[in-house]
Amino acid sequence: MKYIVTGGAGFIGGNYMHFAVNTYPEDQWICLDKLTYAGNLETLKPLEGKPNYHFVRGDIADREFIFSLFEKEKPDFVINFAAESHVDRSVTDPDIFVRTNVMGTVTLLDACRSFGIRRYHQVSTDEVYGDLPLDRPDLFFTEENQIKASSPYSASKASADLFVMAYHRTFGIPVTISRCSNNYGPYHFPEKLIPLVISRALKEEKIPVYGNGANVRDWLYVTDHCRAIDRIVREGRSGEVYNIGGHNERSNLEVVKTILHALGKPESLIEYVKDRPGHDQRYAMDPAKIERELHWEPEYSFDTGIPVTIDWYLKNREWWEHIISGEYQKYFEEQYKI
Ligand code: NAD
Ligand code: TDX
Repeated sequence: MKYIVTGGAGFIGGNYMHFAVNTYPEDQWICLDKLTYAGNLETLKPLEGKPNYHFVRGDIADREFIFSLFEKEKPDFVINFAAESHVDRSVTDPDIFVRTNVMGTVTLLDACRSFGIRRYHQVSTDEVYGDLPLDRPDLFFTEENQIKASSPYSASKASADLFVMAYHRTFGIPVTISRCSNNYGPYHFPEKLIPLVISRALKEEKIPVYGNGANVRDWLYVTDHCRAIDRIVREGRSGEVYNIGGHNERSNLEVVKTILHALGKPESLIEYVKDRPGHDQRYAMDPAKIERELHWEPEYSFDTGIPVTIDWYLKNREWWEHIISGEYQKYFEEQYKI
């Protein structure tokens, strides 16, 4: 079978490429990535030279390019990770989120419609459900929850999900959608909370915490997400949405303090900064459907995944030190002014 994996030079897509190319040597794995600021070929270096892998640089929203790639490769499966993924960037520059996340998805669906596909899989997010109140720990997102996005990022992801389902219903394209909670682990770009805290704490730099740090996220180790997507693509029912999560809710302040303690750094590094506009209060997934139907369960809890992640950042300083120089430094100064 031949797979096109979009966004495979990013955080989750990169981890997925490692998992898939090594687990399924009989399948062909094509990584398609535009290599935006978030894409990094260093992440894919260990796969170079493998006979069942190759990399193609391109934009999922470039119709001419996508159609010629599909004509040439005739993929059996498409797994779409490619996206603009950072909420803060969507607040300052929403346009690119519409282009990549919405138009890019529609372009891939059109190519699937023209050339045929066994399964199109859309990698979506818990953020499409909006947020839950902090004082209702009994509430969780199920697949039946209303789509209710808060940020330009989540609005673009929700819009993409609606197109995926519309193409399934209208044109009969076999599709699945996964909606996962916050990921963490190796190759995570240091603009996101956990790698930002690890990389800055190691340099004894201030750690910016939005608002009072009470917002809650539900954390999943990235390889557990990859295994869940694999299960859905191979065994999930077409036309279905599957939530992915492992019941690992933590407030942002708990996350930051856990990492500081693990690294032996003082809590005085924490600096409370202006809150994110429209900041979602709490995300919490109910993964009962994927557990029941596909017998997936996570291998890591937050307490076992965090030390493994910290260890990776300690052993792979070159990977992230390279990223946080140059362009990223400018972004950081404009975003935080600290
Ligand atoms: P990321 O920002 O680390 O990687 C995105 C990748 O997509 C990069 O390699 C980038 O170069 C590529 N890309 C961007 N625009 C492109 C375009 N127009 N054409 C081709 N490639 C393009 O993102 P991530 O955190 O790995 O997230 C991957 C997917 O998972 C996204 O769809 C995101 O919405 C979803 N998701 C992420 C999380 C999370 O916690 N990070 C949780 C749930 C869902
Ligand atoms: O400097 C920071 N300080 C801070 O307090 C940053 C970058 C974040 N935060 C807070 C905001 C959030 O409440 O930490 C929490 C996590 O923030 P992010 O790492 O930016 O993730 P989040 O906004 O929750 O979105 C992530 O999970 C869902 C991914 O980036 C999305 O792509 C995914 O869909």
